[in-house]
Amino acid sequence: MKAGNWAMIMVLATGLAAWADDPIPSEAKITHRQLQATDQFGEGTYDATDKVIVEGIVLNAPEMILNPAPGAGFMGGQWQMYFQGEGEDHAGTAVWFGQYYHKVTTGDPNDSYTDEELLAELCRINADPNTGYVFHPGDRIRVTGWYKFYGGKTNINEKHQKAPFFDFDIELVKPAVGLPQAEPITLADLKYPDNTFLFDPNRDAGPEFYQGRLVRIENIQIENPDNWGPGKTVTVADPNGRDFPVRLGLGAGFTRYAPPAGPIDAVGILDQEAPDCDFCDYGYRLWVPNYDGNGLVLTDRGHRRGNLPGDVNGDYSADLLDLAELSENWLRFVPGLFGCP
Ligand SMILES: [Ca+2]
Ligand SMILES: [Ca+2]
Ligand SMILES: [Ca+2]
Repeated sequence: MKAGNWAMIMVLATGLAAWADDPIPSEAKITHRQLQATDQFGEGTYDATDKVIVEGIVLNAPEMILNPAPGAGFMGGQWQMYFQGEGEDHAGTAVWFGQYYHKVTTGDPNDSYTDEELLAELCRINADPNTGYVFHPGDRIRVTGWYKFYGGKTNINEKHQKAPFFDFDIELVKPAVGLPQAEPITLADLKYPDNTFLFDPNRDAGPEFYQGRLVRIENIQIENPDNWGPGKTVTVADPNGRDFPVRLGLGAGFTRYAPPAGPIDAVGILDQEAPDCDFCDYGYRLWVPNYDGNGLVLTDRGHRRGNLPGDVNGDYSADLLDLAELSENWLRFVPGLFGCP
């Protein structure tokens, strides 16, 4: 065994932070709750190691919430996978990657992932390195990586560095254990009666308690159905004057189906996005990756009836509507999943 490997084991065994000039980053296996801990202002406090090792259940298909296509928008191709802790580990974490973040940090347009490098990196992080298995919602995974607090939550990411030294690594622990049951809550669990966000810096109540986890917000109604569409944000409200933003994912259901009209429940990931926050007690939202048109619950149940191959839109008939949708998407492919070595 090489000396470097022994040094790594020593760091792992003792949990000591590496010296500043030590090229070997320190790392420790911690819980989501430890990684997401905050101070009284909602700022992340974890700093015991350079890298962290965290386990949990995958909650979303990355391409269902952010567009991985090379050059897409200001940040280029993006990728984000949430995974949540199990048992006592009541918290969850986002793993994030953006093609151009390096450019944004350094101002150097050449200092970011090329399209080819982006596709290679997406292929690498979408699949288990040991088996080639493509990660899906409901898999138990282990993520080893650097981390950075941003906008109210501590993300595992590359610290905006392109060098492979800053890669995060995702391994499969157990495939298809199943999605965790979405915790049923109401807007009264997230907001005070005056419609401001509930905030508990101990993260035992309110949006902080549910951040990064799968929840089911019950008895709400979409206030502004005109905003319906992939990547858009609608406002939902309860009968008592509380409202809450719901970011719609990029799932095809937001194009294929009309918004549900009546009182509904919504199943999604409780997220926080409060860029540059000093007091990070705002910016909470629900992120729903897809909708299957069922009319009563804003979610994609992922287990359809019908068993009719070619029924693209799931209306139990294979006909011209399906062909139209197929033609619209003819020869498109999903970057990071298609054409991988
Ligand atoms: Ca937070
Ligand atoms: Ca990388
Ligand atoms: Ca059909």
